[in-house]
Amino acid sequence: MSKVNWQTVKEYEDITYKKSGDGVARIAFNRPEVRNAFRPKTVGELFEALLDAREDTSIGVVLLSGEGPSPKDGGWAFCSGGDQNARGHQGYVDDDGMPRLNILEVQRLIRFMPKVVICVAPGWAVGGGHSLHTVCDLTLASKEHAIFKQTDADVTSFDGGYGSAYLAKMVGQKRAREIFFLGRNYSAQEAFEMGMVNAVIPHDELEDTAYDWAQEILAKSPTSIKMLKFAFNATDDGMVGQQVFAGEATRLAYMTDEAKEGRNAFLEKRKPNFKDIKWIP
Ligand code: S0N
Repeated sequence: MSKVNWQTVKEYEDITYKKSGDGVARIAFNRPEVRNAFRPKTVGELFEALLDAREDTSIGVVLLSGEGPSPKDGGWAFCSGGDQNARGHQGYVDDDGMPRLNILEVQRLIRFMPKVVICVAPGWAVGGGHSLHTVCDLTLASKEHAIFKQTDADVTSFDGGYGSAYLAKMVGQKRAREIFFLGRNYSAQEAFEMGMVNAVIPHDELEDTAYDWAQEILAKSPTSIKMLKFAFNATDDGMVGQQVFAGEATRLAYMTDEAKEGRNAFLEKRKPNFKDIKWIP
């Protein structure tokens, strides 16, 4: 029984989407019978919910998790990656017949969202599910059920972006290559020791602990959290990372008196007067 009074935002087929009413959004894969594998429909729903959480100014932290246990065998999963039944020759095919790799758009939405996204892994994080945990800002893992595994090289569906290259920044090159080249299972504790999990939590306490972490973050200055996230990202995201960070710097500059003077001078068809603005060292 959760201590949070979660309210459903919208009913979806492949995910659940709830808000706490005090700053936290919770989005979870809801295909436990296939270890929460995603098909394009799942990814479309996930993208829509993440976008809603991004646009909602009352939300500061998003918990990304997986529903469970499986009605078939009681197994738990965060996400087992792309649904291999939906995989065609050019991508993952859904009802509209279009082959897609739209999970990469979700990765970018998480990466560039000006809010903290916490992966809450109640079980398996595998393949594209492992990549999603990698791209989240923080990961909390079930002590009893979370297992981390990369099967990309088993199924010829490999993530050469954040899932591998960014993972290497996190755990080191040798470890990342081991994870991908050998495809072994790693317990929550092993993942913690490698530096890709922030905390190992007893399963029954996982959801409430994630909410508590979210509340700790929500007590901080939103602008600081946003700028810090984009600063952490910038070093690995090249010109796009610089663009995102710089965009927020521009927004801060808009809030100054000199920005008001620059805009007003243009609108009033006069030269701007910056002479009273101090050149602070
Ligand atoms: C998750 C595993 C390890 C769980 O093993 P376990 O506990 O023994 O359960 P199973 O009996 O194997 O599974 C239970 C039921 O769930 C089905 N199932 C599990 N995973 C999937 C899946 N991914 N797709 C479809 N069905 C799945 C099982 O078939 C079983 O069903 P029943 O009961 O009917 O037999 C184990 O299940 C496992 O290894 N799963 C496969 C993991 C995998 O290989 N995933 C795909 C890896 N690749 C990607 O995800 C790439 C995704 C992508 O879009 C991408 C593309 C380009 C660039 C980047 C990415 C990216 O995001 O990574």
